[in-house]
Amino acid sequence: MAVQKNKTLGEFIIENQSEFQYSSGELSRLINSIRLAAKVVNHEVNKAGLVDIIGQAGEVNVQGEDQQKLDVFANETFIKTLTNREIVCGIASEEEEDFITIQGRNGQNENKYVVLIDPLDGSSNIDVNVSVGTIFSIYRRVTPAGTPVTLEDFLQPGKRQVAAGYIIYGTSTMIVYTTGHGVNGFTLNPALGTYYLSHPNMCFPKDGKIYSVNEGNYVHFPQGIKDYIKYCQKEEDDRPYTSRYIGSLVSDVHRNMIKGGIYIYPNTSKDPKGKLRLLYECNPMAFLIEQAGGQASDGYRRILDIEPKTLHQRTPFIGGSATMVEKAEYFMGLYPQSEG
Ligand code: AHM
Ligand code: MG
Repeated sequence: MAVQKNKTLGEFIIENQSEFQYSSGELSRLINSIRLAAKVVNHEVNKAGLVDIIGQAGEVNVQGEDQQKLDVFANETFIKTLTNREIVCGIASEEEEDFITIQGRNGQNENKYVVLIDPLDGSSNIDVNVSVGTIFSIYRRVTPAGTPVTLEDFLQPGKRQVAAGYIIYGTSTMIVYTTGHGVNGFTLNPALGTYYLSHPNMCFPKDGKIYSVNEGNYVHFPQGIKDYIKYCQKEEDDRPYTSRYIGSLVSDVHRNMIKGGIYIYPNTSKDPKGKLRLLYECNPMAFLIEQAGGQASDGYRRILDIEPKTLHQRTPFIGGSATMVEKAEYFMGLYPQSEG
């Protein structure tokens, strides 16, 4: 795929529409809606530092409007945008216990796609002005079009995703997404409200020197991960590696994709299934990582092969530069897999 710089996201979506297997413009419209909702969320996230001036969540601000917590705001913004435009037939969100069925105005919704979303991941970072992100995952429904969606439409293994991406609300705001033809990143020009193709064809370096893990939990980690961390810290060859952990999945993976590195959130003795959610955190990140030439694993198997059982299922997650993930899997493989 030939990509050129200074192209806007809108132009890119239209030009690449024919790449989709069942192209009807529906997926393009869906990505377009996510792009619009992301602008609204971005505007709100950028005001977060003014909270002492305009009021805390739950208070009424000077305009007489209720202040909302940003994760609630992001959730409502994405759901409203996708629902009002009748672009999808169902949505699952980290913020909602059950999936949402979108009936359509006349009760007939012929749309093919479901979206799974983490509207504002890492939101505890907002209070300290550290980057947060939105993560989304898109599937074709498996039940017939025109009928209400069922859980089956959402519980699909990650390898069936048709598109996935994240928005990073960082020093600049970016949308990074894939439709299974590589990964492209677009940076928002806030003055114009336009996203420009700034990172065409993003690729994980095959190997890297950054490891990202919450080492405070070290004593609770499986022995394979402890061994891998010791390997990263050993003075040998090009090691010790550098440790970088923001505690914001999108930001940690984004940095590692650009610089080369590995992100790890293992199962622990406290959280035997890990912390991260399979369907709207790990699967979309794993799809992006693989499309960028990296690997994503739960320590023993490919994330995208896991058959989900529940909407909010958790999984251990190891993702990043291929050589590093293979090494971590090697250490995990030295010990039997604990029952999670
Ligand atoms: P959240 O969905 O509650 O925001 O949690 C997910 C976040 C990830 O972005 C981040 O990588 C991880 O939790 C950090 O967890 P910890 O503070 O345990 O290291
Ligand atoms: Mg989250």
